[in-house]
Amino acid sequence: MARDYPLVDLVNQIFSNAADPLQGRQLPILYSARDYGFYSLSGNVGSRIGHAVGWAMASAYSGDDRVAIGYIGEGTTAEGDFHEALTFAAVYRAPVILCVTNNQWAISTF
Ligand SMILES: Cc1ncc(C[n+]2csc(CCOP(=O)(O)OP(=O)(O)O)c2C)c(N)n1
Ligand SMILES: [Mg+2]
Repeated sequence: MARDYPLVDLVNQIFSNAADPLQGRQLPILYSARDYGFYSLSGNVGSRIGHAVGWAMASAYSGDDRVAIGYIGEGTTAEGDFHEALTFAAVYRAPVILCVTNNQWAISTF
């Protein structure tokens, strides 16, 4: 929404209807919008956080000034993917922001 993605397209993806931009290939709310620089979400928590770092590394390697941002919850910091992403981001000084939202819950576990 912040990047002016059309709300109708967004809702069509949620309903996986005939006008779904992803043509039913992804679960509801797991958006992807290449034209808006929005990389796909994943149902497997944390699996995209390393991709954000890799995207940032590739961006720096190709000489542009773009920055990647990846979002996860605090429960997902228990995943190995998170620690691998931190290691690569630190070692390669990737232009990436890794945002962890701490809501004190991972499904039903406080
Ligand atoms: C790899 C993987 N393991 C387990 C799950 C099941 N799962 C779905 S949401 C969730 C908890 C996520 O908690 P948190 O990262 O804190 O995110 P929040 O929903 O609180 O924003 C888990 C364990 C999953 N989707 N993927
Ligand atoms: Mg949480």
